[in-house]
Amino acid sequence: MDERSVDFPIAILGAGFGGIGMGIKLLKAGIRSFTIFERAEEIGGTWRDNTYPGAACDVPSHVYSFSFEQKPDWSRAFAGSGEIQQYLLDVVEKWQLRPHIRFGCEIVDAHFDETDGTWTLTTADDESFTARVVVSAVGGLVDPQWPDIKGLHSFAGEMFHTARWNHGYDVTGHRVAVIGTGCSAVQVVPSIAPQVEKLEVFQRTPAWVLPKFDKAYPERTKRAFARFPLLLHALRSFKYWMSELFGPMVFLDAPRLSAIAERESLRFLAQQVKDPALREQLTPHFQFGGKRVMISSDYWKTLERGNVELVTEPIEEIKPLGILTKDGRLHELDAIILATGFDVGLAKAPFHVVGRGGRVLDDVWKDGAVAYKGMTIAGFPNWFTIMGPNTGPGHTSVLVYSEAQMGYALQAIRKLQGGSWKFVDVKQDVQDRYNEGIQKRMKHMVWHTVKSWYLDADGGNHSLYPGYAFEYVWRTRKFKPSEYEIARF
Ligand code: N01
Repeated sequence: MDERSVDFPIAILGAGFGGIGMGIKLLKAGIRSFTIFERAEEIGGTWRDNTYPGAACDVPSHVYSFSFEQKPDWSRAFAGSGEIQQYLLDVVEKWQLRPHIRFGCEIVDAHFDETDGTWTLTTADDESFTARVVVSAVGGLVDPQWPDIKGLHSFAGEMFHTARWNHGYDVTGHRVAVIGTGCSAVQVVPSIAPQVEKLEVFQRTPAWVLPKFDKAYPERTKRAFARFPLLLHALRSFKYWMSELFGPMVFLDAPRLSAIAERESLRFLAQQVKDPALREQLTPHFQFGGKRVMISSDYWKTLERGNVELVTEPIEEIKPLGILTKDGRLHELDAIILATGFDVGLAKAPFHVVGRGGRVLDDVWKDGAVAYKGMTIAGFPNWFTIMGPNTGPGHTSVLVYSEAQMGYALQAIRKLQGGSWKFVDVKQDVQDRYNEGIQKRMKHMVWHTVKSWYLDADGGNHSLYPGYAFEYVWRTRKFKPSEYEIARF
């Protein structure tokens, strides 16, 4: 154990990919004085919670896993949620992280004390902890978004959200509705369609879909990956660089580039759906990449099944017996599945956070969340965020960004551990200049062209990174003390 770490408590918030990765980074650096606070009773975050039928990653598994914990035996190119959760459980086991985790412990308040450079964290049960450094890895897509539909709770049948699937309810032989046609819906719809008596899919906005080049890996390939790690790394690099290569098609506001992808998607639609009227209903009317592109080889064609109906008539109200659409039709149902996304937390304070001079994070961020490189916030010293403002990817694995953030936080922690530094606080002008640059670039991104969860209510984008992942990694490779105000003991 690093002796300097004994009096240097570090709090990591959340035991999903971000918190687990940060814990491993610290252990690898010989730092053991950290606690991971997790409000649930198990690790895994998104992959613990999203267990709906068909839940899987739409980013290749070899890229959607830690670069420092490669798994040679992914069963397929795009692993299901159960396998990803198992991967995380295995990693936690291997690194013996469990003793560091406090389960059922929800932090609801954090206060910074300038005199001794510590954060005081308070839990929902009113327990207090102090930490010299906080790494917030609470995730951005966690809490289900319940739609604001009149009469929602009057429904007499079964109703649940994709992110809180009710495994006690069997959809077999029932009349089921799915509200929403985002990434979660495109996975759940093909999975339950063969089981249910009737499936009605309520679409508000048709979205772009591309085929998923998924396949199971043969045993001999997995053995080869285990035996020759270089092969595994080569595959990972290939998949990662391919996502970067096609990135501009997904994130740039470049209509000619978008048109190439749109043509491909429309060609795919024509292959999948024979009925021209249905094709018309499914044809998107916004620029490719504006919303997250959906990856599925069976969603569109499922909508042509005899027992499936795409409903594009707007929802008027939910009644005890089903969904009433604006045309006056009552769709009688046994169950309603809400695939309506998340209350996005990428660009807001996770809870009541009070920094230097009593400033409250929610107030500081009232006009939009900003941070330096998405990680540090002026006035909130020794606080690092994994997946903070403007760090989400539209085109590749989120873990590429998170790992860069973990490395950056680790460098700062090492400096702070040195003994004489009380805290580091990013300089306001450094943070402002960085964010001016981000917002200037944002004008050239496609995301402003259509409403989506990427945008704040006022249309500002404080969630995604406007550029390549490799460039973000390059920009965050070094913690530079000159960019920070440094307080010493
Ligand atoms: O949610 P969404 P999601 N009435 O917000 C509709 C990640 N993810 O859970 O488009 C009717 O994308 C809404 O309609 P519209 C990924 O980052 C990753 O699917 O706003 N409809 C939309 O169709 C993704 O982007 C994986 O008009 C209503 C849908 O609900 C993010 O999670 C898998 C409505 C919500 O779509 C969120 O995806 C799954 C209403 N009142 C998810 N309110 C991976 O594989 C909302 N909608 C990694």
